[in-house]
Amino acid sequence: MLTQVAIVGAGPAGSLLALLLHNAGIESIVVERQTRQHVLSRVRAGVLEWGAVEVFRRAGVGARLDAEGHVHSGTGIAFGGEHVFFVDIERHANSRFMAYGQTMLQEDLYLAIDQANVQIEFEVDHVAIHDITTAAPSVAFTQHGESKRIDCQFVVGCDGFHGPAKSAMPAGVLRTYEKTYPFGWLGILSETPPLEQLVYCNSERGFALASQRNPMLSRYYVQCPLEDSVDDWSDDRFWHELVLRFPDRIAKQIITGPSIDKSIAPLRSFVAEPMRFGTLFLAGDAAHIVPPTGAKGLNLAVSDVHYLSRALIQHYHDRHDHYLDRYSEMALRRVWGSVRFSWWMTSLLHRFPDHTEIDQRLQEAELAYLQSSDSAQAAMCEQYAGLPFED
Ligand code: FAS
Ligand code: PHB
Repeated sequence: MLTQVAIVGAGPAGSLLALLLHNAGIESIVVERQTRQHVLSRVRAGVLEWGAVEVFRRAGVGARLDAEGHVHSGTGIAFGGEHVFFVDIERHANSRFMAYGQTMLQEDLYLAIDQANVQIEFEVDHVAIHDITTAAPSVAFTQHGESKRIDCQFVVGCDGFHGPAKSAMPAGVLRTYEKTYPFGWLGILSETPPLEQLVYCNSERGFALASQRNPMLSRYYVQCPLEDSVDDWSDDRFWHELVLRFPDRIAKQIITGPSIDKSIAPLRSFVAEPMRFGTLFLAGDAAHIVPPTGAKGLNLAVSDVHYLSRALIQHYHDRHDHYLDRYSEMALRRVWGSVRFSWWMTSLLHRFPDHTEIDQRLQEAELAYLQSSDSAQAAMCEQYAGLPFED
């Protein structure tokens, strides 16, 4: 097969990139390891920065987002078993965010890709990326037992944390940075009315988060030990623990019900540098992972795709590589800012196994300062809302 850009991975990053390139008349072929249904069955992110909303609108997938997404002007924070305050992102950062599930977003992206006749090859195996130091790289793979190859001009690894793209870089080139956290997030979906606001909660029993997908679909999380499995957590145990962690005036608003999805995600901070080598580019989780506390994972994938699609369009339309040559440094500036912010929110809101009483009090003192200080809230808001894309 022959195309201009070969994309490995048809998650949000790969499918959004293919769509933006198509809209600019640039051909791509996407290869995806899983089935289409498997990708669509994933329950992951739920919060979109306004910059990401605008990229999705520009890609032509904004209709259901605008119709069904829930726009928020800020978020709640609870701590100390009794304190609850609202961080007003609209006031402090002149921005808002949208609660819209990644699952629905992926459906919207695949629908637009089908309508655009963009080629996605599902259920591929043994992906191998070749000749990335030349102007004629290729992606070899097998599909239903048949060996295939895509000859192209650029390869983009949108293959997530476990994908092969970054290891196609020479060992001496790739630098990785990693921090793992000594706990996970147990998340559930329930067909119950969610709270009006998102509420992040620091409690002596551990972190909790109240979020949402639509007026009849709630998303809740509790911090749990890494060694736990979902089998250790009946619905009753989850709801009991969740309401114990929130202050009473929040807890009594929570409407419980049977879970329709339950999963545990490990937390890590990870960055791979550079995000470009020769004709190979990395975007999304292929290059970085953040703990979901700052709601940055999906939003970083979108900002990488925004920068890379702009660069590839400039290459093909204007025949120059100003943005291609600056992609890695530009994307990594935003990545490291979000990795730091996600680490800060995770450190502030979670109970670490080695924490003693003074650590709990230090967290509560910082949260009390955040509650009392407009400038502290402004600093949090401009990062939670998402820093502007660089020109
Ligand atoms: P993805 O991992 O979504 O997509 C990569 C794609 O590449 C996958 O479809 C995979 O099957 C495919 N692939 C991998 N190896 C391949 C190979 N060898 N050949 C072909 N294809 C291959 N972010 C938030 O903001 N909030 C959250 O609450 C949140 N929760 C999460 C929970 C979990 C369990 C996980 C794993 C992530 C979560 N994230 C969350 C982050 C998540 O939303 C990612 O940021 C987002 O999916 C990034 O999109 P992609 O970069 O496209 O990577
Ligand atoms: C979610 O709704 O899944 C969600 C919201 C905010 C976060 C993380 C996850 O910080």
